[in-house]
Amino acid sequence: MKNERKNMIFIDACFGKKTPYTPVWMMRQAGRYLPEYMEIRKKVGNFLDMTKNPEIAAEVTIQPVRRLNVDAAILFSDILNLPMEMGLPLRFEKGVGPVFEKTIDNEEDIEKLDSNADKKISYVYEAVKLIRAELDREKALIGFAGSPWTIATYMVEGRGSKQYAKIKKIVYTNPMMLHRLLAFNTKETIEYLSSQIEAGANAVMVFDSWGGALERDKFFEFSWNYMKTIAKEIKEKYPDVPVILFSKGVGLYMSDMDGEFDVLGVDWNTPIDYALGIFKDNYTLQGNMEPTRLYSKSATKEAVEKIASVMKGHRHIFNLGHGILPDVPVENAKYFVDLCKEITAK
Ligand code: 1CP
Repeated sequence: MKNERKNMIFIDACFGKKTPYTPVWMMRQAGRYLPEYMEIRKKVGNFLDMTKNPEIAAEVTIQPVRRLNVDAAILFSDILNLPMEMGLPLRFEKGVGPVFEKTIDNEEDIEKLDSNADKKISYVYEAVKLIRAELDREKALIGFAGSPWTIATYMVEGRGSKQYAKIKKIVYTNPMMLHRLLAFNTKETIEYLSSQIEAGANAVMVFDSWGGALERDKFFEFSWNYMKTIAKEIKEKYPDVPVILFSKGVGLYMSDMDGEFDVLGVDWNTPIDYALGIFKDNYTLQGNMEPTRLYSKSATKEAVEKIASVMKGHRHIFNLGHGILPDVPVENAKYFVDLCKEITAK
């Protein structure tokens, strides 16, 4: 059963193999735009409780596959569950988003972090097992984690931030402390992703949503290098499991990006022809429709046609260039998925 990946179009596309059409899924595809998600969300009440309940997490993971027939499911969880299990109590505040009650302020705080986080988070592995048992054999299950840098921004700032002043002060005044935190996050993340794979995840993705907060040299030093380490170690242990890296807001740094991974997520600010010009077919490119185009079918069609024509004959997985928004009509999401497949069918 483990990592059985017969006829998974998504996995073939990750490795650059020929596929009958270009596979498609959407970042944040399990969520508020789906009425069936909202029904469960209302019943449970609390988002974190949903992520901690394997049956519910499994059900919500599979919902978008049933509804939209996407080629991959992404585990329903959050990048912040892992730092929460490191010993930082987390809550989601309405209108604010995630809030950590305790933050990382000094070396002692790093010392206190729980290196058993990857074991305490076993409810995620239970969910992965349930999903893999229920999901169609042809559909891939993507496990994921936040990048060491992106989760560090929340651990230090305590919440989402506009300026990242607190963590960037550390970048320039106490880089060694930050490297210690990032090394800790990296080690835990490798264990976490490995356990997701052992439980049945067919691919893994690292989300670096706040990589773009850093100037170029600092991005490579504090974010990309750690993502590369994660990819390298996962590929060494699990060569058959594709690794997807996604950094947001770093299109202009792409010419310096390399590493042992399979798929690079392209955000919507980066023209995909620009990314293709840099990477050629060394990696599969995943993306990158502007997510708000989903409000309009004609705007969706225009972008899908353009992306499909640029990527024709090249390694590609269709996706949005960031997460789907909560008030997008489901019908338009379905239109996007169907159109991507139809237009690229060989
Ligand atoms: O129902 C709700 O109100 C909760 C909304 C929600 C959901 C559905 C949050 C809160 N997280 C999630 C799930 C989630 N988060 C997934 C599940 C799988 C899927 O894609 O369907 C994934 C992959 C994430 C990853 C995530 N969480 C990222 C990285 C990707 C990205 O969007 O940039 C980040 C930055 C987070 C933190 C987070 N969690 C939730 C919110 C609102 C935020 C962002 C807060 C901020 O802007 O700082």
